[in-house]
Amino acid sequence: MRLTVAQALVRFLAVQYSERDGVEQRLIPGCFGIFGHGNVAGVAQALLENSASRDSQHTESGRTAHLPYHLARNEQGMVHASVGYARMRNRLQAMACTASIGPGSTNMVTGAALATINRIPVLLLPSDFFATRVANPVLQELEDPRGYDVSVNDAFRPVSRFFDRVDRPEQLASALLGAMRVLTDPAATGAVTVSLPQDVQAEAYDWPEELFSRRVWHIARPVPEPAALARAVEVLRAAERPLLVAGGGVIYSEAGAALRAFAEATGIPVADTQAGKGAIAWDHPCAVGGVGSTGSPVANALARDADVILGVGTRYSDFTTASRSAFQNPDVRFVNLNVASFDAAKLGATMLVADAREGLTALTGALGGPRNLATQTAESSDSRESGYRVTAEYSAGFGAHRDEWTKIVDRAYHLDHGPLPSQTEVLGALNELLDPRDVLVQAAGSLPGDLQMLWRAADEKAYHVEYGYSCMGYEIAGALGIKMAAMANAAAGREADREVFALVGDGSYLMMAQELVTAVSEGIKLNLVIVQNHGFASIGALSESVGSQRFGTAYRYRNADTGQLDGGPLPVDLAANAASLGADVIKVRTIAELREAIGRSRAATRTTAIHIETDPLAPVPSSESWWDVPVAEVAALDSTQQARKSYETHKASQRPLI
Ligand SMILES: Cc1ncc(C[n+]2csc(CCOP(=O)(O)OP(=O)(O)O)c2C)c(N)n1
Ligand SMILES: [Mg+2]
Repeated sequence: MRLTVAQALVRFLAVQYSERDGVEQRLIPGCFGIFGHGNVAGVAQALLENSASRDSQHTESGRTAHLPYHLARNEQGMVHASVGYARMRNRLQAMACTASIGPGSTNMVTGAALATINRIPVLLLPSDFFATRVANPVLQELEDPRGYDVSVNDAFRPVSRFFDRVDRPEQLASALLGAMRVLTDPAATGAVTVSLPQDVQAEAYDWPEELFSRRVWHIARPVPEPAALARAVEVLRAAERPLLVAGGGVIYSEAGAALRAFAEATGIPVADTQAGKGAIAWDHPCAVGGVGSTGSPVANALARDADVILGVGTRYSDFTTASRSAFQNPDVRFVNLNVASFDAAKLGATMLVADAREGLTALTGALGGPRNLATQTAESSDSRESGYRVTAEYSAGFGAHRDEWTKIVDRAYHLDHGPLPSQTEVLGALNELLDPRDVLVQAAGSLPGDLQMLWRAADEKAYHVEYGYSCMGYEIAGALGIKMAAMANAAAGREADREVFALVGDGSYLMMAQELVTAVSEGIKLNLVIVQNHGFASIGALSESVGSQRFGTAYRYRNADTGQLDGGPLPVDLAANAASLGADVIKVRTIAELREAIGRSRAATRTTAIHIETDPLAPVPSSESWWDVPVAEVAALDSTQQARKSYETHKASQRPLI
């Protein structure tokens, strides 16, 4: 079949499927893009032909499969949207992203890092300079005097889990097969990049028909090796004060029911990470809230004394381990259940390399059974008697602590702070008024910490905080992809549609609000809550904690007297900005008005933005934890010297080897 490389690429992508648990779906459900020279005559031409022919042309296997195209507004934004989509689909599907040569392509590098860090599949198709190099340097080409094959797209290599450049048509098939392999490998997945020189995209070649036959990629659920399971069980059986840490892997594996069954069978308390929140409902008797720097004091107290930590689907970021100060029991041991051996090996753990659902089910079975099969007689082998369970005293201890914490969260939700409301009250209003299935989206600023500590999540897909890369600007773009996935789920009858609420700080909004326009143009309804506090509440508080007095963290005019950015407030109107981009806007001043606006926004059919101003200095409960941010060892400022003393005290509690 004679086609250009780009036409072959599109035809191939449209017939790839993924399968897990017997359910098949398109692996690449669509393509985001922004055209320029580099892809306008290649991938764009192929997408045009694909869309024009979708109802008329037939291939041997039936109708030409359609690859829907979505015009984004910023290339970083379209990668965020793709990540939102794939995360919402539990990594069963990945969007493709096509970008023009040079800045269009390198704009995707940040998104690639975000995808790879969060272990979320996305297919990136940056454009590259001519493989023939005859016209070089082309517009937007970086020349490297050390070697003429170096391109800006090489910047994707360290942030991609797979990178290939198709310099010849003959290389396309193996590049694409490699790309699909990595996208669908739960242990290896992340950003997958296939760099496409612009001349090669337009070059014709005679392709074998079988390249375009329907192909199913089976997403594995590796089961634990019996010997590894026995080792894990031995450690867990000896545990007197165990704590389970549930990470994003639990959700991607759809292991929520297996997690609850494990917790109910063993009584082991379950703490969660940012990516794992929602894996267990906040009011489950075993749920103890977030663990780590921004976790709940309940989980953090358990972590402090635990003798065994069972990490499931977690990569143990510094926020989760409180920069390795969370686990203070001198004899603490780790058992890590993870599909990736890379993560399973962390903290010197007993490794249980397996799919989270399969691993948890196996652990529940093994711990529920008799302690030692060899010494059991038929009469004494009642598994309920000999199964592992934490003591009633242990359960009662964290249960009581949890009840106290629930009251503290209730108070934070209803602080009645003035004159401007507090952010915790905004969270309270949202938590109380959103449907438990509505998706809350956040990524950076003071909100992720407040959310991990205070948000009550009751559904596995309702809490979507991107905290692997914590990238300002993810919220609106990510929400776009999340809503697209929710709509696709509803259209396919997988589940009912969900409302999506992006909670956006003013800093984050100013970095990347443009995908609002994409949502408006596509008729995709988003809800936004813009939290205006005139700068960085997060970094302001952090700056103060390191003795730097919030230097450079407020959005203010430059003050002619001080020479600093500490003049009057700026005339920025983000509500007007959102309206100018096509959203309906509701400006509120009080929590009562906010509550009313949330109802209106939920009920609306158009993208709606609620704008509220909050007090960046309002109090937030303490996680009773720590995060390692080095403080200047020598300083003229007294505030810095004091902060250094406190830093050194905390630093002494760090256990770098576990
Ligand atoms: C792209 C990017 N740049 C810088 C940072 C560092 N950073 C983290 S939070 C933050 C401020 C966020 O401000 P805003 O969105 O207004 O949230 P607030 O802190 O006020 O809650 C900055 C600059 C980041 N996380 N991402
Ligand atoms: Mg702010």
